[in-house]
Amino acid sequence: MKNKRIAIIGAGPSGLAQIRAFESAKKQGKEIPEIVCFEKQDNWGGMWNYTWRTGVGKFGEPIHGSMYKYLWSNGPKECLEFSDYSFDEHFKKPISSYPPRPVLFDYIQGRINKSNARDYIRFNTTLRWLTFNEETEKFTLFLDDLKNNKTYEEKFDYVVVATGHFSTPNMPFFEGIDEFPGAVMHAHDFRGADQFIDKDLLLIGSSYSAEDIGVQCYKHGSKSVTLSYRSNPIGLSWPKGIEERPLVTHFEGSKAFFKDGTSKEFDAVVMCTGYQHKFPFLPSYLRLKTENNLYPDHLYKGIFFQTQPKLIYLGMQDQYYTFNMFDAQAWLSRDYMMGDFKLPSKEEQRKDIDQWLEKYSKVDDPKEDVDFQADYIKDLIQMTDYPDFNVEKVGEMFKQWLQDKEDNILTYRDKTFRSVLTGTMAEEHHTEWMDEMDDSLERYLMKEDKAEKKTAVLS
Ligand code: FAD
Ligand code: NA7
Repeated sequence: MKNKRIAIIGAGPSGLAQIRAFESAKKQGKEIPEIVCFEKQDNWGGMWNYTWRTGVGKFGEPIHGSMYKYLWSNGPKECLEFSDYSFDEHFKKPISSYPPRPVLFDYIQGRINKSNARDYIRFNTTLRWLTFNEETEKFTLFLDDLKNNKTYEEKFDYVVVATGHFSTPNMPFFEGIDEFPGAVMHAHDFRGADQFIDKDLLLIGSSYSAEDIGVQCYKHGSKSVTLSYRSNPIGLSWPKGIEERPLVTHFEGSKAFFKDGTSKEFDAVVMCTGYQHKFPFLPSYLRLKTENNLYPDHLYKGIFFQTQPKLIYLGMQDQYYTFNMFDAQAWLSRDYMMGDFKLPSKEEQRKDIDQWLEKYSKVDDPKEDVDFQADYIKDLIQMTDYPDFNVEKVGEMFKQWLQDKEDNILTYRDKTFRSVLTGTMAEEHHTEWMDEMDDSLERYLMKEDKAEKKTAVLS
């Protein structure tokens, strides 16, 4: 075991889950393999590690981050709680159900700060390419030490790809957009509503990014927000100032024309048109090629690459469940790498994948999506020793969340939920979400009386 070497690519929630899984085995007295995690940024946290930068970073690497200022959790925190590290353990007091990004970033770090996880990670290091040698059964990784501008190679027995899939924009073309006089960007480059105050904003897309960026811009004072859908509208009862229209057909100057024959002038366009699964460091025969969905094909148990299971992908599914799903995946992948979980024959793997795909083909609304992902997680957990949690109950919370959004998209983040781990009921945040313009950790954790004073000063 000691001689085995494991490479983890990316130190976001998925990569950190993999480190945590090995640490948990170590705590139980097991001998663990040598682990090296490569992270191209200078800190961990993946998406949750906010950057103001867009385009390329200081070393010329494509910017990974797609998160923006004033981003609050888009689902109840009780649905993503690590089952081996509760919010109570971290914050020592109840907090609200929809914390802002810096608070969740703090929580993610809390679990690993206590360990020596940093020692496993080589920051500012990008994986450029890898090859697999069938005879030696080893991967050779070609790495780029960005700080020292130095490339080098290292050999590993297993590679865990935890590089996320909400980073490389899917950027469609619409006739006339190349002449549009205002700002045109992808959601990946959106860094907050500030520049869109008093502007007429067009968002193309009808999923999470369109919904959340649209509502944030409305909250922070955009003049109007128009969401343009390709397949289906989001279909909520929007407040005055947000509307949905069918897909843009073309642009003429700053005017957009829509499929229903209407048109409107805009100051800016944000493409909320999703992301590509992109693995430029993998040869095509090892690349996962998939759309953003709940069960990408060719991954046994959603993680083991079927033609080469020593290559493991974490977190590649579209996500209702997030951190706890990455954990369950990472625990099972650890068991496999440590020899405690054996893969069945290729045929049986294929049969299992096909069964999941068949089940998935029958899913056709968000509530069924939740049930499907819950079943997937239960399947993972019964194969490993990730601390069990009430997956069903979390599923019910997701369904309530869907209902809350339908009832009122502006107030759903004021709702509270009960932790399935600790039984703790979340507290109401001291300020209603629509009135809360400050997303800092300091303000969030402020006592109610102090927070009231600050609101009074602001108003
Ligand atoms: P990531 O967080 O994307 O981390 C991948 C890591 O891999 C990064 O640190 C990156 O730098 C590194 N990396 C990439 N390529 C290389 C390379 N070649 N070499 C070395 N390192 C590399 N989830 C929620 O639960 N709640 C939310 O409210 C929520 N909001 C979201 C809002 C936005 C705008 C986006 C984009 C996502 C949101 N998510 C949310 C989902 C989010 O993606 C997951 O919570 C989580 O960050 C996924 O973790 P990950 O580790 O799989 O990927
Ligand atoms: P999603 O959830 O993958 O959604 C992508 C959206 O973009 C979806 O509504 C698509 O419409 C739409 N899309 C894709 N291509 C086009 C074109 N060519 N024209 C018009 N519309 C298009 O991505 P998100 O960014 O919303 O969410 C990703 C994550 O970020 C999520 O986990 C959040 O937590 C934050 P479709 O319905 O396919 O017709």
